[in-house]
Amino acid sequence: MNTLLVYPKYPNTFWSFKYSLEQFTSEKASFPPLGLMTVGAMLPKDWNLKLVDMNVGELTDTHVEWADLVFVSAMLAQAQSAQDVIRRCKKAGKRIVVGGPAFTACHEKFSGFDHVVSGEAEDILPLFLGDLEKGSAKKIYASSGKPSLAGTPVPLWPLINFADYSTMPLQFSRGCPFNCEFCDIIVMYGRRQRAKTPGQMIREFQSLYEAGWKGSVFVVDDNLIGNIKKVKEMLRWLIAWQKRHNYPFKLITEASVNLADDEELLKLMAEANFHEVFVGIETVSEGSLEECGKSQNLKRNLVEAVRTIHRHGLQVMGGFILGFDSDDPERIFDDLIDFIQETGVVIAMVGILNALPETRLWHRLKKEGRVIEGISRGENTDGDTNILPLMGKEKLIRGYKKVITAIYSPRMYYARIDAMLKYLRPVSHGRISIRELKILLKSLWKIGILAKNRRFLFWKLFGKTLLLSKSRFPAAIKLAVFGEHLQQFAKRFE
Ligand code: B12
Ligand code: SF4
Repeated sequence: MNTLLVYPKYPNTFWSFKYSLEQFTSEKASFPPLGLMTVGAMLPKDWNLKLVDMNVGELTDTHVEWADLVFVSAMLAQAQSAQDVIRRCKKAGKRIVVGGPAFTACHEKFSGFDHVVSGEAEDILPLFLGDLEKGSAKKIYASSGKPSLAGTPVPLWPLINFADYSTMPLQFSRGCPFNCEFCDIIVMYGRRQRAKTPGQMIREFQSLYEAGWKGSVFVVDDNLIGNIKKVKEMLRWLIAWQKRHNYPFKLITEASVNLADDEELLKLMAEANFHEVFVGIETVSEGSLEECGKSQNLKRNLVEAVRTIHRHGLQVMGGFILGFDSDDPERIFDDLIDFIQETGVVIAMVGILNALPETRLWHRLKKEGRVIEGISRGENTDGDTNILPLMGKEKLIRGYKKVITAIYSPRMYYARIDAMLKYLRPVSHGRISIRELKILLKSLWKIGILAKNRRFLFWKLFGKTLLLSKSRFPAAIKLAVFGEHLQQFAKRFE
C-alpha cells in the first residue's frame, strides 16, 4: 500500500518563525509533524510511506499519483490548506483518511474525506486498519477513551529530512490537570495526565540521537509538570542520559506557572538541559484569571514567579490573552505591556480570546449568542476573534494592535532582553554548535550592519553581554535573531 502522509500549510504567524529561519538559517520550518510521524510508525511495516510537509516542500502531482491512500493531519489553523489537499486528492480518485486536532475538534466542517480518526490514534487506528483490510472500513472512528501511552511507538524519523527543521519534537505526556475555560487541550486530551515511562522516553531520545540529530528538542507536552512525581522521575533518567552523551540536546517545553513553586523540579529541569519554557500567564487581571478558572495563576506574585524561573536558568516564553469579559478596557492593554516589560518575557505570545470548539468557553458564549459561526480559525495571533467580546470587537482589536506594536518595537524588545538577562542564570551544559556560530555571523551583518533602526541596540547588547556576562551571550544573540521575525510579524498591526 503506497501511503502518502500530508501535513498542510500553516499561515505565517507568530509561531512560524519563518522570517528568522529564512534570514539566518538554511531550515524551512521549526518542527516536523510529530502526529504523522507517530501514526506512520503505527502502520503495517510492509506499507510504503512518504511524508510531505507542505511547510517545507511542495505537494506534487507525482506524490498524489503515487499514493493508494492519503493520510492528512492538521490543526485548525491549517483548515484551508487541509481542505484544498482533500479536494485535490479526491479529484485524483484517492482514498483519504484524516486525523489530528482539527478533525478531532470538528471533522463535520470538512468535506470530501473517506475516513476520519477522531481523537488519539493509539486505540482507534488498529480498528480502522483491521476494517480496511476486511473491506468494511467505516467513515467515522472516534476514540472513546484516552489511551495509555505505553504502546505509543517511537516516531518514524526517516520520514523527514532533518536539515529542513530547526527543532525536533518529542512527547512525554498528554493531558493537563487544570481546567482553564478557554482550553481545548483538556477537551481533546483530558484532565488525567498520561505519561510515557522514563524508559520509553529514554528510548525516544536515544532513537533521535542515533538517527543523527543534535541540537534543539521541543518536548511538546502541553503541561510537562501535570504530574510532578512522574516528571521528576523521568528527568532523573534524562539527566543521566544527557551526561552520558555529553548533552546533545537543548530542551524546550511548556509548563504551568506553579513550576516556580518547586525548587527541586526547577533544578532537575535545568540539569536536564532545559533552556526555555512556555508558560501560560494569560493576563495580569485577577478578575480575568478568576473568570477563566486559571486557579494556578491566582493569588501569586506573577512577576516573582517569572523571575524565579529565570534564576534557575530557564527562559520564560509567555502566553497572554486579551479580551476576557473582566478585562477593563481602560487599563488592560497598558498593564499588560508594563508586565511584559518588567518581567522580561522576551518571547511574549499575545493573542485575542477565541472560542475553540467544545471548550467550556465555547459552550458558555454559545448560550449567550456570542460565538460567530463558521470554522473556528484556531489562530489567536492574527488580530481577530470568533467571539463577541464585552468591550466591543473594535476596542479590543485596537488595544491588541497597540500591545503588539509596542512590545515588538526594537527599543522595547531589546529592553526586555536586558530585563531577562539580569535574572537569568546561565546554563552551562553543551557547547556552541557550528549552526549557532553561523547564525551569529549572519546576525553581525544582517542586524549589526543592515538593520538601521536596531543596529545600535544590537551592538549594545552584544558588547554588554560579551564583556560582562559571556555565558549569557548565546541566549542574547538567539533572542536578537528571534526578534527579527517578531518585529516583522508585528509590522502587520502597525
Ligand atoms: C508542536 C505544536 C505546534 C508547532 C508545530 C506543529 C507541527 N509541525 O507539528 C507550531 C509551533 C508551529 C504550532 C503552531 C500553532 N499551534 Co500548535 N501545537 C503544537 C503541540 C504543542 C504539539 C503537537 C504535537 O506534536 N503533538 C503530539 C502528537 C503525537 O499528537 P497529535 O498531533 O495530536 O497526534 C495524535 C492524534 O491527533 C492522531 N493524529 C494526528 N494526526 C493524524 C492524522 C491521521 C490521518 C490519523 C489517522 C491520526 C492522526 O494520532 C496521533 C497519536 O495519537 C500541540 C499540542 C498537543 N498536545 O498536541 C499544539 C496544537 C496542535 N497547536 C495549536 C494551535 C492553536 C497552534 C497555533 C494556531 C497557535 C497560535 N496561536 O499561533 C499555531 C498555528 C500554526 C502557525 N500559525 O504557526 C492547537 C490546535 C487546536 C486545534 N484544534 O486545531 C494545539 C492542540 C494546542 C492548543 N490547544 O493550543 N504548534
Ligand atoms: S494549564 Fe494550560 S493546558 Fe492546562 S488547562 Fe490551562 S491552558 Fe490548558
